[in-house]
Amino acid sequence: MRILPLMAGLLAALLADAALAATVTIHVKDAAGQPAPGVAVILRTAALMPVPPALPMVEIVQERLRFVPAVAVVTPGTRVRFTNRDAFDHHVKGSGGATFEFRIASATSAAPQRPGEVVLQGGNGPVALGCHLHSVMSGSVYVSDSPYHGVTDAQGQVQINGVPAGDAMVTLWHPQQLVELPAVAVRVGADATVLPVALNFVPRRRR
Ligand SMILES: [Cu+2]
Repeated sequence: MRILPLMAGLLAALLADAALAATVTIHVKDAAGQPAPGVAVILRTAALMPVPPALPMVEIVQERLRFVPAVAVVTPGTRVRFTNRDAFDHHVKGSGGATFEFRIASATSAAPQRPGEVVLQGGNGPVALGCHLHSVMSGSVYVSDSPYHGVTDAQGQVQINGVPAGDAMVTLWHPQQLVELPAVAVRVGADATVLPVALNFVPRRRR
């Protein structure tokens, strides 16, 4: 058996794939046609996807009774740090895809501040965040099994880089959705691909 030419062929195929890696820009609107910010966007390729590495630590701040950002996407194994910037204590409770909780002293506390940290393992899906002390506080961390992901900005857009050309499915997730949103098929070209998609509801504005 001639292994070497086979290896060379595989390598060439891999390099060709890498060369075809493209940028996909997704524009998300709500059911009323307005840009939808804070939507988690996960793109899965039909071809075998690499296992995504853990991200560098992601920080979620508790500020003015809000989690900032309200929606984050991480990959399994990513360490998430919660930091309290308010002048009063907060609490973090994670539920759904992961379960954890801790209290975080105020930023003005005399005691040295200890941020809460958790490493999110495991499968695909959202972890809901809340605070026992302030029921108005809510946030989400979506754990993505795909390396191709993002969160829409204030214009309802997100750009995902390094996506191999070929067929893919795009899944949207919004914390206020009541049912899973149907995935949207996209053919990723060698050049930039733009995909307009819409939520099937109108999210309430974040206070
Ligand atoms: Cu709180």
